[in-house]
Amino acid sequence: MSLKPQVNAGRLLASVAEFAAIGATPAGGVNRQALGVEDRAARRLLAERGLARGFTVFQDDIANLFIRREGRDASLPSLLIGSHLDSQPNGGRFDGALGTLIAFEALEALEDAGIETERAVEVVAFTNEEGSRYAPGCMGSMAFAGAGKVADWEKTQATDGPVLADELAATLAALPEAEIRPTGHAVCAFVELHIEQGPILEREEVPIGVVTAVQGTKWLEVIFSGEAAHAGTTPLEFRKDPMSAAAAAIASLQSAVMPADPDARLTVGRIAAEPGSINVIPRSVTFTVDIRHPDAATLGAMELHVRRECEAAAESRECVVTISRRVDMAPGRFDPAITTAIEEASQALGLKSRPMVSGAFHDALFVSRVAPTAMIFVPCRKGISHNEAEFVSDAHMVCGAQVMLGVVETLASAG
Ligand code: HGY
Ligand code: MN
Ligand code: MN
Repeated sequence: MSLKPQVNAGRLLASVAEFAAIGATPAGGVNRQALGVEDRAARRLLAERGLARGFTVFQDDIANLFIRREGRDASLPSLLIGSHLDSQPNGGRFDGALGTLIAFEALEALEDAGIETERAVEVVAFTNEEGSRYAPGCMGSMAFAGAGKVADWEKTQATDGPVLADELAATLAALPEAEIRPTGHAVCAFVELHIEQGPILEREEVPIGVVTAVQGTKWLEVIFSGEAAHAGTTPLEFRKDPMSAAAAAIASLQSAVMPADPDARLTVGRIAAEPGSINVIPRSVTFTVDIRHPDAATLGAMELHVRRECEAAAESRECVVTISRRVDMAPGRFDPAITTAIEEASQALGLKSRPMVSGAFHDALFVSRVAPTAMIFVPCRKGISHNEAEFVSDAHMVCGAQVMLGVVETLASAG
């Protein structure tokens, strides 16, 4: 006779703390960038946990890591749950890791209670969700959904140097216990738990967000090219200064785009000048633009606006501008059957929930193209994320895990 599965709060919180120590940064965050040494250490820890519980561990050719607990009928497509283990360079210890570890806790709770589910349940840690070390983000879930493949990205150079193909090979080789299986196997549904990374749930004192959609994202790389010259001897009329063009374009975009539309997001996160010498007018200036919007047409118009502003700034300073699109993620909607399962699991636990759209992109955005998908959000303090100060309370972690377990019981027992 099987018991009702229960989340083991102590085990979950200890697990979150243990993974937070892998790539820990002095200010309480993590630096566990995709396919690096720390990412491999976290993958190994998760794989060893899975093997210790008698689960099957496997990877695909882009090193998405899967931990599988068998169900009654192996012919049925598995239920997939999980998130990512890679982080931003100065990221928080909950972004991605919490969703992955809460998914693993659901497997352990089923195992502890001796529950035999109808179908297998698999935990996934998708490769390179963040895209900070290697653009684009969501490489693993894109490959899983057939929206990209290793060959598209293998020559990409990391911000710290190594080529993706080499780091990917090292990551696959670091887990010989995990057999390699074909990428993109069939799953009946995917549920990802994640911190909200925004302030709404905390402000409304609601412990569970039922994510119904994800807004669209584009990443542009803008390169202004001018003429390197002496900082001291070159009068204004002789200058072709790409930094002046970049500053004008960024100032114009920052003062127009977000003030004009509360749903629009525009961020210049990285900028670099070449040769980068204090007394040389730069030869070139490169910066990134991250734009987001829930509406696809508006997002397209935002990209045109960025292009036009940059071209005007280049022309007025006798510079040349090239703009390349590094990421183009269309907005996505999640499956009502899965969001209903999350609402019902929350209700059964007496937990308030509210529907919401995700401002961040997630692996679930791509998996939703090939399987019914939805997300569970839990609050994070002041909505702070992509910041070492990222924080989630123990109570919110445990509530999220209980909802995930409830959803897993519903979806995994369905034939
Ligand atoms: O940028 C994003 O939306 C995700 O958190 N990587
Ligand atoms: Mn994330
Ligand atoms: Mn993130």
